[in-house]
Amino acid sequence: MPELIVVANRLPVEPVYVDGDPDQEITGWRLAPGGLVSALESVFRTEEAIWVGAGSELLDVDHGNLHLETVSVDARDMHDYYEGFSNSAIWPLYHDAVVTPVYHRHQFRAYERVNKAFASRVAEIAQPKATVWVHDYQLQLVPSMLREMRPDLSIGFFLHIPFPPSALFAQLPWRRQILEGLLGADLIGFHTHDDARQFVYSCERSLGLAAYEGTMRVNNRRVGVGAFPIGIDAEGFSATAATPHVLERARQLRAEMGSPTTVLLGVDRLDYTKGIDIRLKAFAEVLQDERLDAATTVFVQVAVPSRENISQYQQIRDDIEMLVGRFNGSLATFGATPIHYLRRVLEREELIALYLATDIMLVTPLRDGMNLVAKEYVACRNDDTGALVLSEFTGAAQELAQAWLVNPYDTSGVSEAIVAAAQAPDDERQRRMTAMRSTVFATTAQTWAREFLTALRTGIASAHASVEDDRDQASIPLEQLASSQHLLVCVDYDGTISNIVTDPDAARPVPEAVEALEMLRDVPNTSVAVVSGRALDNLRTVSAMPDGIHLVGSHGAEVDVPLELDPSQRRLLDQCTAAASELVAQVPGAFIEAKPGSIAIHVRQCEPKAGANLIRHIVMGPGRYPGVLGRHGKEVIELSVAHAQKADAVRALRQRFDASTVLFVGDDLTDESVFADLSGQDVGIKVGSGESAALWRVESPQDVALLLQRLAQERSTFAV
Ligand code: GDG
Repeated sequence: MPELIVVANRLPVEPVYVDGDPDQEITGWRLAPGGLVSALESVFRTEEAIWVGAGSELLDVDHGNLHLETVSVDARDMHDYYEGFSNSAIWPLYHDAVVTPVYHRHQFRAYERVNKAFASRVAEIAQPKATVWVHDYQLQLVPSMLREMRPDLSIGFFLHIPFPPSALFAQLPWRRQILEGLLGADLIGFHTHDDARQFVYSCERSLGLAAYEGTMRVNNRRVGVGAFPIGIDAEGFSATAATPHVLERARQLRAEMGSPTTVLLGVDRLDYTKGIDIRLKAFAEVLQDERLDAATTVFVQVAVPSRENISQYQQIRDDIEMLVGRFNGSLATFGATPIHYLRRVLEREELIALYLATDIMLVTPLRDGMNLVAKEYVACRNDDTGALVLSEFTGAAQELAQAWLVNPYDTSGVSEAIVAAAQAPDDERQRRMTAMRSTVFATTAQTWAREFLTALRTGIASAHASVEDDRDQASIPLEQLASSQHLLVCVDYDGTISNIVTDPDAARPVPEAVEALEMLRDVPNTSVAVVSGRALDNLRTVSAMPDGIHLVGSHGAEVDVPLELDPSQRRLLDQCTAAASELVAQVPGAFIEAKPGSIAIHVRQCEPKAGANLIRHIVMGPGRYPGVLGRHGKEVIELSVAHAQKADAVRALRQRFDASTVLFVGDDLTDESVFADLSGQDVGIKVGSGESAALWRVESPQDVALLLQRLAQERSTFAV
């Protein structure tokens, strides 16, 4: 295994004080097992690693196989790089500019110098062909600087904060340098697909690069771009939460608060992105309107001091403290203060006890890459109690869909969610918590680190392979699929396992593909489905799939059983059909295909200009009827009144089979909803050319058949 080097602005250490008292002198440093360390701990157990971070002295702190190396940075540069460019320009810009970013040239120059110092240090110490994993927004130039110095290294980059929409990113005066800096990596990871996509759009917009299969092509290299949502050490949190003294401390905390009926909690760095002010206002509103009782409800806000030298941070602290004072002033009674505000860092066990003492956790950032606090709270609730109110604008919201999701800009919405969470029946809270816990335990800090490093090392986009052939099937992680716990294999039909032919009713599947799907069907813990835009009945007839292979028709509206429209949908569909028939009658070659929940208007046999024109008229005519969804495909437009997407069906199948991993293969625009929905160990493969959110690509249905055969063989071997 090549050597691993982790590069981050900070070293994972904390000071040791005389008598453990933070007001006393620092006597040394010890390893602080925070998020990243626990993520990488399983990696460190089996391989040597070096962690490079800023620091002036050589810290003699080793942790098993982990060694520390420092990069020394001049104090002035440190200020301009850290408080300056990193936290006054990039941080606000990447968080949707919720405060105005400040751009100073001298600060960017310091950022360049510090990034250069980091790259040089790594270049100096890295063994040949080492794996280097660079972290976060302070070090975005390191990948390209390092590649120039050491082209032999395999370089990964992970961004812990969101990536902004391309129109916003475009305001950055050094947008080009930042993008080119990142593209020095072989693999760039983000928390969510949205972030990854925004990055790709920015590369298209600012560098004129064509995005290809979720992979950018840069100077004859391939750079993988993907979503790797970070998790936490769920077992660790859960185990601490189960210890008797932590449970006892939780009881004690509630008693110290005056044994309230309802306890709410917020835990954040004191940062303007975290929406602490919003939740204070929403909470106060709930008490003022007497929807919850001020005498028996307590809200605890832990605010960890952060970046206190930056004016916007001083401002948000003042704002929050003013609100706490104002609300407590008007709502408190003797012996009952509704808001408990703690501006300090708590010991880890105290924090966990607080999670346990809490009925409703409030996580309301205006924008957040992931938000680990939400996941920690869930991991600690071993008895499946408790409720989470979670901002839609966190990465965590994409995974924890069973939380009470809120728009943090809507104070009334947040208040309503607080009341709904407080008044929800126990079994509802439990149902939601159980589902969230299974997510938090399934994708942990450890799986995150392993997935990223595997993707980097197996060379989805290896620096060393200059790619002559874009249809590089070798990199598809077949072994990972073959060894997954429960595999769901979903393939589109037309153009994926059958060749496109002029008469849709003549489209037959490639026999080898059918054999492979049959073989996969027979492997334990493997489910197989054909997911098509065709009507279910028609798909069944045309594909003649063997029993046991699930069939999904009408783009996901028919999962194994035919769709039934309600009377109003039926009427709407009839209206669409009547209007479309009139238009189609005027264009030779055009025809309408009727499906249970939609009609498809095909123009592939028309003269191209007339076909395009017809589609425009359809879009502007029946396509605009309220309740109708228009969906473009290859030389076809479909108007549907039953709005399922293929992604919905795949999600439903994943849930039904409790699948741990999904393989989805498709060729059409309508398959993109599924590609965009994949995450973790899932694999999306696009057939043929054209932009796609899929990370892999093959050329033809024959390639798909070959691939399925290889997968079937490998998975049968694993199952033995
Ligand atoms: C960045 C991104 C992304 C908080 N108070 C105390 C305490 N904490 C710990 C929590 C949690 C961590 O700090 C905060 O993590 P978050 O994820 O919530 O937020 P950021 O610091 O902004 O982290 C974020 C993350 O990177 C990882 O990629 O999720 O989106 O902004 O672990 O427990 N810990 C202790 N006492 C406290 O008082 N011991």
